[in-house]
Amino acid sequence: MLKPLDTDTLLKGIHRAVRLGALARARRSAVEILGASAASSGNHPTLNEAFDRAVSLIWPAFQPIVAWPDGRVFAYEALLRSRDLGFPGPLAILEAAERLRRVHEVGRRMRAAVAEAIPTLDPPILVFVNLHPRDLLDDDLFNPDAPLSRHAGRVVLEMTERAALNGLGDIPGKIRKIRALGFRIAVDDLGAGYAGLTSVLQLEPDVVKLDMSLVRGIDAEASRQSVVRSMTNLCRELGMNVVAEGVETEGERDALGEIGCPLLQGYWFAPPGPAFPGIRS
Ligand code: G
Ligand code: MN
Repeated sequence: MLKPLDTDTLLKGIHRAVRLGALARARRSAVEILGASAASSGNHPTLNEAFDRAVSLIWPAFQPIVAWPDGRVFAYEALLRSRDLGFPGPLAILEAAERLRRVHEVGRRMRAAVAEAIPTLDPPILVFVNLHPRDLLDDDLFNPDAPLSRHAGRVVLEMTERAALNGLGDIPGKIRKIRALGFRIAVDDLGAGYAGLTSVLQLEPDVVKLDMSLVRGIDAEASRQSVVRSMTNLCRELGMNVVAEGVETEGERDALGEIGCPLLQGYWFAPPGPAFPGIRS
């Protein structure tokens, strides 16, 4: 509308805006309601089409894992992202994938995209890739001809107990199969509540990743230092490598270095970014 306005034009404009707003709201709640039932049938065209787009726009962001105190990049963790603005983060994508029963497509797309990036990364730098528990039900993961399997020797697969590993079949047998392809295994988010010491015993991982809740403010808290020191020593005794996640400050970095935690990851070194970000020196 252009100024000056007469009352009539103004009123018409307001009515129109209200109608459009109501329409938009109605459409939103329809998607929500349909979404909830479509979710259970896994069979709603609009949501599935929206999700097709999100999956086609998936890209892996990479965050360095740094050998400390050397300051050399040991590996990169691949993190799920989509250029689809309708899915503003990995949790939104995974939540929709779970509702639509399309988790495997997300895993396949990520693993294929990571496989494409690996040849551009100098050895012996490794790549860490997150697995969704449901990925353990996907044949593609165990296929020696799948794109990522060809690079298995440079890949560490991260598992978390966020959802219990129940109902996913013979976990030890599946882990053996994955290892036989040449992949290494990491337990993610240890200390976050869902990943407990039982997962370390059950999976016998090559690498353990300590959750950022253990790292936050570690330089100012002796008890936190004791916990992380004990876990680091335990892992070393078991022959496992250790990554501390979510290092955000110089103080946290130095406290972890003093404890002897060999690998560090977090915003202090670099945020996740397109292949492959350098680190702060
Ligand atoms: O569950 P997992 O540990 O894979 O999740 C890693 C997540 O943590 C990613 O989404 C990543 O963007 C985020 N992240 C990485 N480094 C930091 C950090 O230093 N601080 C915080 N708060 N988040 C981080
Ligand atoms: Mn992870």
